[in-house]
Amino acid sequence: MKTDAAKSILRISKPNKDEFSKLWKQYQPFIIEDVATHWDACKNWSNNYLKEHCGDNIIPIQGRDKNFLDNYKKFASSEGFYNIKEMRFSKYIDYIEDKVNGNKNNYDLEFYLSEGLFEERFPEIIEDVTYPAYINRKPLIQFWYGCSSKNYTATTPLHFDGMHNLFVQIRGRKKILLFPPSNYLSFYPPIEDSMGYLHHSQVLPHLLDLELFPKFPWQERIEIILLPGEIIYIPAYWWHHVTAVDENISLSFFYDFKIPDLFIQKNFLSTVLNVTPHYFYHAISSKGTLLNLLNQIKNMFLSQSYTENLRQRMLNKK
Ligand SMILES: O=C(O)CCC(=O)C(=O)O
Repeated sequence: MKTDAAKSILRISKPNKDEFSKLWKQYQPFIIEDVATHWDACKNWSNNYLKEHCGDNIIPIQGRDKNFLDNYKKFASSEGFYNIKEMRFSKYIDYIEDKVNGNKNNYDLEFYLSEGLFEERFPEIIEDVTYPAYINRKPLIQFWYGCSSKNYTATTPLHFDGMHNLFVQIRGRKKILLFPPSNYLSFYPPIEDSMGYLHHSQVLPHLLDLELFPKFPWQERIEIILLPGEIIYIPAYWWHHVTAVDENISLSFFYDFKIPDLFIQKNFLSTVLNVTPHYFYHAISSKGTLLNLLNQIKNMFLSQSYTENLRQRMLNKK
């Protein structure tokens, strides 16, 4: 099987709303250049600036076992692979700087700021960001800040989100592997695990393993390096795996999808129809999660906002 050639991705410079909308309907990822490049965030967010403006803020940090990457199954399983700690932002920046400079620290965990709600946790620097005006809905904005993956923390395992995502690279580079949402089960979600995260895959997509994962669509891989100032549109239900190449900061703008999107975006409806029965099956066969499923359906289809729900969950998570 030929797996070395990754597929390519469309790049577009400063699209207007109509141009964006045309591409969006294709239900394919694409990169937007020359928009975020002009944000103050891209120009100003040095560690000193961040410390000065919001260093005292308390932020939630993922604490990860030092060898969490060795056990691929943990990513998707109910065991989870991290717990949340609260920390002063300036202390976290010191942690990052120590990692970058190769200094030892006294922590027995690795950290990744991946649960940071931007507007709620960093109100002092909101003005440095010009919200993209392409999708006319209120976004949930997630702030990601971590080391390069050679320092072992900033990797996000293969998963999809049930939301549109405009993912903006502010500082450093990120490597993103994308897979179109074909047959759900060929992504090996933890369907047998009653508490497993069904939008996660058990596959490490950068390590070809045909024996364990013969049905995985290895050859469908799109691989990109996202540079500072670039935005990638990741459609809802597209699988993605993200690794930090350098110490880096990114923002995800997540938007709810609405029922009409299912009919406007090519193949979106068939994707959701392919996934949903497995969620049903999982809920029915695993005690205790039916209520979660009903909540999920309510959020997805009965107009209550999925992003609002996620916002509340992230705010309550400790
Ligand atoms: O930057 C990351 O580590 C992960 C980003 C991601 O998965 C997302 O925005 O959905």
